[in-house]
Amino acid sequence: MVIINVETGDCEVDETGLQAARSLQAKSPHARLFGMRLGYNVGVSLRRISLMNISPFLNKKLARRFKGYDFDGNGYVEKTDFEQAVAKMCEAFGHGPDSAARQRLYDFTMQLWQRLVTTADANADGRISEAEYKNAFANSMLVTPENFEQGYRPFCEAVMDIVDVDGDGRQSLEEYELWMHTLINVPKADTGVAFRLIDKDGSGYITTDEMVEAIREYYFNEDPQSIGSLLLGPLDS
Ligand SMILES: [Ca+2]
Ligand SMILES: [Ca+2]
Ligand SMILES: [Ca+2]
Repeated sequence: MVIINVETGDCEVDETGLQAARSLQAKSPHARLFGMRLGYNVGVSLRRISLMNISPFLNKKLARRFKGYDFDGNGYVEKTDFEQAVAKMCEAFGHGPDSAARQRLYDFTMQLWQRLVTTADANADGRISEAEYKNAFANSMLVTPENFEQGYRPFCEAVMDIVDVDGDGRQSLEEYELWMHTLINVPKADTGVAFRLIDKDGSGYITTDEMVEAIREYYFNEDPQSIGSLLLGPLDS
């Protein structure tokens, strides 16, 4: 179904139309909504239209994020990319398969994968292309300012549980470098500058709050001077 807000032209597509209607109504509670059952291709082209609303800056950030997800670098994000990334990171921090913290991170990561594959995999081939990822983001099907906190704070806490070896609730530069490199494939040389930007209070350590704020800025701050330009390494020009 495609659901259209007849006043604003805003539209969203999903299988039953329920989620799309709820999401449009959340944006404008008194919206007059119009629903249509559509062939799949129409749905896809509507998604393409809204992709044009992505700024060049956000487009670069999403491309960089996609690379971080694509652990084996084959151009598609698959379940195995997530499994391998979590295993690599956890092994680097000495968390074997029996670790409860590893299991928790794995569970969050699988939730993220499920969300990706159920919302973004437009051609239903079980893997996510870069275009599919960007389309889904552009359609607010993945992360939005409204659901950000709920989705990312538990994830950042699960990461912290593994990397914060001495349990003081903060990460050192070395810990940060190691997990960004193993989980998201960010070269160690690119992490130092980002670390200092994330460490807003200049304590020399990163807290979960600081990490959550940095990721929020990555997705939603359009200022080229913001952390988004550096968090995952320099953006391709
Ligand atoms: Ca891959
Ligand atoms: Ca796909
Ligand atoms: Ca700090």
